[in-house]
Amino acid sequence: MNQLFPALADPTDGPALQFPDGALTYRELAALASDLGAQVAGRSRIAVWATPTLAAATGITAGLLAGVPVVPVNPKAGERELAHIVANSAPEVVLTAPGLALPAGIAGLPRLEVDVSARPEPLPLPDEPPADAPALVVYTSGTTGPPKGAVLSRGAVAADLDALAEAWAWTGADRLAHALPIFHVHGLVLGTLGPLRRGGSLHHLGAIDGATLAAAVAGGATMVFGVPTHYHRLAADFEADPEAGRTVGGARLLISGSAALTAVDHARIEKATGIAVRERYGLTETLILTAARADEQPEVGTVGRPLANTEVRLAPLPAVEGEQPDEGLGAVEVRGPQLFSGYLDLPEASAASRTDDGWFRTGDIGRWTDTGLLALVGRQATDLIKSGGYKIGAGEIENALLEHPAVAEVAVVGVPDPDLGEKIVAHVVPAGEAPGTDETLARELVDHVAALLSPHKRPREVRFVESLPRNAMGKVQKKLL
Ligand code: MLC
Ligand code: AMP
Repeated sequence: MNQLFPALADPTDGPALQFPDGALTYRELAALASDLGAQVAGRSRIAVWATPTLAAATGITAGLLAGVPVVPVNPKAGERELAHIVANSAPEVVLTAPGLALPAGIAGLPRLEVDVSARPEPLPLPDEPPADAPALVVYTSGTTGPPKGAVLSRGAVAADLDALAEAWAWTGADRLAHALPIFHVHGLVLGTLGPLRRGGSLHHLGAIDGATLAAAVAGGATMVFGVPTHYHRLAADFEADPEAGRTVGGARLLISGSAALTAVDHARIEKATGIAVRERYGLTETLILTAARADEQPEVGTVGRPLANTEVRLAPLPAVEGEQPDEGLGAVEVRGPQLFSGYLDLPEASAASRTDDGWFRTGDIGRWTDTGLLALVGRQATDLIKSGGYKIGAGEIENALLEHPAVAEVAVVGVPDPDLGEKIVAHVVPAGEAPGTDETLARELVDHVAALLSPHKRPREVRFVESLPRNAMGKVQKKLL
C-alpha cells in the first residue's frame, strides 16, 4: 500500500485529474505514473516543467510514486532564476508535456516527455521511501539573493493534507476546482496532491473567471481554492453576472490563501454566492498551519485555528525606539509535523530560520482573537512583497535592475493594490540622463526584469527619481518612498 497516495495503489475508474488538456481516472493515472515512475526510479532528483497541464501533474505524481524527489519548475521562470534552480537542485532529467521548446537553461538536461494519451500496463509500485525522505523541492523568495529550495518531506506533505482534511471534512467525494500554478505549495501540494491523497478529484480550470467557475461547480466541483486576487476578480464577475455567483454558491467550501483577503472582497463574495470564504494560512516552508474550519462560521480578518498537531506561538517583537509595544502582537513561530526539512544546500539559512528551541520563524506578525483564532497583522520584513499571492523579494528585483546600464540606484517596494494585494514599484535613479518620465526606458526595465526573473516579479510601475531617501548611515529609507 502506498502511504502517500493510497488511492493510486488500489485504483478505481473514478475521476482523478482534469486539466484543460484532458482528464484521467485513477486507474489511468496509476498506470501512467507507475510506468513513468519506473523510468525515473533511482534518480536523485527530477525536474518537472510545471505548466498547468495533465502532463505536468502526471509527471509530478510519477516522481512521487517512484520515491524520487521532484523539483517543480515555473515554466515562466526567467533565465537567471532558471539557471539558479537547475544548478542548485541538479535534476537528472526534466519531465515535460510533449513538443515543448524548453529554454536554454534547462534544455540541456535529458528529457522525458509525458504522453497522457498512452495507456501502458500498470507496473507494481516500488517500495516507498521513509516519511522523512524528500518529496518536493519548492523554490521560494527571500528578502535578498536568489530563491531558496524548500525541501518538503513525504511525511510533511501527508501530515498537512490529513490535518486539512480534518479541518475541512475533505473526503474522496470532493471535487476541487482552481486555476493555481502547480509549481508552488498552494496549487501543487494542496491543490493537486490534496485531492489525490483523498481519492477525490481535481478540476484545474487553466484560468479562472466567474462563468468558468460556475460551469465547474455546476459540473460537480464542491470546493474552490484561490488567492485573494482570484476572489477579487470573481467578485466583479459575479456582480456583472449574478447567476454565475448563485451557481458557485452550490459549492461546499470557498477557500482563500497565500495572502490576506480584504473584508470588502469577503463581503462581495458572500453576497454573490451566499458562502463565507474561509481563509487558511501557511508558508512554503511550513505548509498550511491554520485554517478556518468547515464546521465553524469564519471570522473575517482571521486565518482560523492551528491545524491538528500544529503549535503556533507569538514571540515578543523586537522593540522599536520611540514606539510603544502593542501587547497583543507577536512574531508568529510554529512547530508541527508539516514543517520543511531545510533549504537545499543552505545549512546556515536553514538554521537561521528556527529559534534556538526549534520553532520556525514565519516572519509574520499576528495576534490571537478572544475566540482563539489567529489574525495576521503584517510582516516583519519590509523587503518581502506579496503580489497576486506570490512572495517576491525586493532584493532579487533590485539586483536585476542594477544590472541594467541605465540604472544607477534602485529601491523596490510593495504598494497596496486592490487587485494584487501589493504591486511591485521600482524607484529608479537613472544613470546619466536627467530624471523624467521616459516610458520607453520604463518598459525596457520591466522587460529586463521579466526576462531575468519570472514575469510576476516585474515592476508594475517604474518611478524615476533624482535620489533615494537615506538615513545618516546611508541606508535607504523605504518607508519614505
Ligand atoms: C506581462 N507578461 C509578461 C510581461 N508583462 N511577460 C513577459 N514580459 C513582460 N514584460 C505576461 C505574463 O507572462 C502573463 O502571461 C501575463 O502577462 C499576466 O501575468 P501576471 O503577472 O501573472 O498577472 P496576472 O495574470 O494578473 O496574475 C494574477 C494571478 C497570478 C492571480 C493569476 O498572480 C497567480 O497565479 N497567482 C498565484 C500565486 C500562487 O499560487 N501563490 C502561492 C504561493 S504558496 P500569461 O500567459 O500567464 O497570461 C504560498 C503558501 C500559501 O503562498 O499559503 O499558499
Ligand atoms: P510563501 O512564502 O509564498 O509560501 O508565502 C507565505 C506567506 O504568505 C506567509 O508568510 C504570509 O505572509 C502569507 N499568507 C499566506 N496565507 C495567508 C493568509 N490567509 N492571510 C494573510 N497572509 C497569508
